[in-house]
Amino acid sequence: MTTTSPEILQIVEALCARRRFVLSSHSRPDGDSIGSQLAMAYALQAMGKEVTVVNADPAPPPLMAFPGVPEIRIATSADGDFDAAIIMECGDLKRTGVTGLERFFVINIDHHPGNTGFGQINWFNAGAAACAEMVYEVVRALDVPLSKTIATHIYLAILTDTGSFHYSSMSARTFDICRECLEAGVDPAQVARMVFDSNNLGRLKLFGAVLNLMQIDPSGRIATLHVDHEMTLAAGGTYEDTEGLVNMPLTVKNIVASVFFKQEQGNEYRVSLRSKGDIDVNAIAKAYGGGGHKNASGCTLTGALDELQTTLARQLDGAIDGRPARR
Ligand SMILES: [Mn+2]
Repeated sequence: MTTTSPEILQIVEALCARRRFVLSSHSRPDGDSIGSQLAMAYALQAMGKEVTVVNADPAPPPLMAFPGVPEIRIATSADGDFDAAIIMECGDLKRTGVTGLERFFVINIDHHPGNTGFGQINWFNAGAAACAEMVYEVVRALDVPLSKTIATHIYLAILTDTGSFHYSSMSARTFDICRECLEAGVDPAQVARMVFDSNNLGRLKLFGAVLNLMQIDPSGRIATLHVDHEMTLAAGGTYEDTEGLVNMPLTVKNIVASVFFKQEQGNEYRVSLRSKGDIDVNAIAKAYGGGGHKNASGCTLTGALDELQTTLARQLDGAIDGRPARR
């Protein structure tokens, strides 16, 4: 068991003392942002509180089948009167894509390195494999029973944020919490099917089209992928369907870094970078005005695609060999 940290006690006190809450998380939400928000929302509702969840973008389609997800308010401003805003999974308030949250008493709960401590209460734990692990601790400290619905959202968040129990961020505590979720009635096979086996055919065909055009550098260590509007339309998919595609090359043993160019408009590309182990792609993204984590980052670049691809492959080659990122 963990000891209850002073931040958790502060949060519990703040939640008990207030009645109306607005919850938010980062734009383009993922499993952890959705699961953390809804686990918190259901826990507060169990205490008789009023809760509104506001996100700038809708949840990925497979997550729409989870309880409460269709009821999330999609908006870019936090309209209404609330006693506090609970922000999860965000390094700063801007990451929400929702304006007006700063009007309220802000409670900031996050596990991303570089959190700016923007709240009146800040609880940051880089050791948590998912933000929902932190939400679990809050729910327990609130003495709210772990309902199947709350447990489902916590488990969903951990499953997705660990890359299906794949990343080095996991701890024994992660599995303690998952065990508690299963004892609360979560069916892990069913959650996995809902998350991973509920995509549309257009997504699979788009994956095929993009992977078919994948380029591998001469060393066999770097994969370069791209997608444009035309390919997407032809496959019957959407840009949202490319979520996770950049990770696919890393399933090959020798490939240790992957870069994915997504055409925005004309010569402008959204670039996603992924790597294995100690290879730091965050430094590369930062050199181009972007950011993220060591193994997952992104930036936006403008230029001719083949030149951008050559440049980024060279940067990745440097990162693999431990040379610093340089423009
Ligand atoms: Mn997370």
